[in-house]
Amino acid sequence: MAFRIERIVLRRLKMPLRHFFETSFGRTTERQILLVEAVSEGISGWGEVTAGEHPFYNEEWTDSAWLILRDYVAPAVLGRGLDSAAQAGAMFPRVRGHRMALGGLEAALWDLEARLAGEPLWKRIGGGARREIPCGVSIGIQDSVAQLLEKIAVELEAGYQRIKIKIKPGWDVDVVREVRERFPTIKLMADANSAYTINDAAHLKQLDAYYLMMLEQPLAHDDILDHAALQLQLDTPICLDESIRSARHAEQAIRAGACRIINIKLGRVGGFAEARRVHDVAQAAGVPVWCGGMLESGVGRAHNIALATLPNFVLPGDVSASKRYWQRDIIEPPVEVTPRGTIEIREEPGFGYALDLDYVRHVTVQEETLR
Ligand code: NPQ
Ligand code: MG
Repeated sequence: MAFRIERIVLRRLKMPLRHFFETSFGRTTERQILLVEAVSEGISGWGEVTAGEHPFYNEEWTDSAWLILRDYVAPAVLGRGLDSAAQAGAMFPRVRGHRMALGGLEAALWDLEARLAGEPLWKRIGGGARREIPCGVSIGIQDSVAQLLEKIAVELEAGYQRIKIKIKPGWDVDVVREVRERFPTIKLMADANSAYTINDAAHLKQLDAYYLMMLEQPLAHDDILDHAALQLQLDTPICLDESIRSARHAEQAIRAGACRIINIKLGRVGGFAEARRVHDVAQAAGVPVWCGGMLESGVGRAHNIALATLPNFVLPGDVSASKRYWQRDIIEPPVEVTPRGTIEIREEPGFGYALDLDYVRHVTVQEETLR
């Protein structure tokens, strides 16, 4: 479906998190959300750049993404005809890296195309394999194990299907042991966000005793081969997150035996087109995938829900209810989770939720219109 982008609006929102979120790379208390609005024929498509406030998860951050979009991507896209959202990547400049910046605009173009066609986004991307998506939660590092156990109890009570805890050296094997003792049968996993090296293999091997669903990204953010060496030593399946930025990486990681599961994040791989390619590579190899999260506002959250309706998203993801993160979300209604621990997909065009523009204005601290 052909269309032309007349205007792109970048907005930086400041949204305080209801609770701090701590990983092996630091603690976040407030998100800076970079929203991308792409306009054609008076219809707006919306995307979200999922980069952090600092280049700690990967090399991108809100400011770098703003500049990449303003100075490189928008000039290449504005005023030009586009055959389809699926072809958007072909008209982007050959920027190396910065996939979250590119992905924020790419997702807006998919949403726009779906809205112009009057079709739900999940249908547009070839999803719809399920009417509701299975949800897990990601629980950050806490000040005490007692606090962590309490948080897990609350989320299980809400119905979430699996619990992911964050680990780092000094907050790992003993914590996992205590969680397992208290919750012997839950689906449990741990995410290290690259806090270890292959020299920690024997230490990480102790985690095998607690039958985790998977261990996510234990080693360097850009590593494949050490993960393969580690996987040979572990019974626990390794899941890669940071290391998989493209379908090529997915192919190489699977071929090397570096992972048995892949976490797909829309931003990290640069948008829906590449996310689908990663999905397809994994599916062909019999590797299950799930949808990761970056503490998104409702916009990124809604995109994740659409993505998670592709057939090989068979494991519960990190996509959870708006209210876990925000006092008030920027979409209407907020994302809600059923007592079964699922999110039901919506039939409305585009990503299926309405922007709460009054509230968007209220939390916007910077805005720039590109023509
Ligand atoms: C992960 N997310 O799977 C990420 C990491 C993460 C939900 O666990 C600011 C910006 C805060 C980016 C916190 C979850 C962040 C962030 C966590 C990314 O590895
Ligand atoms: Mg992760």
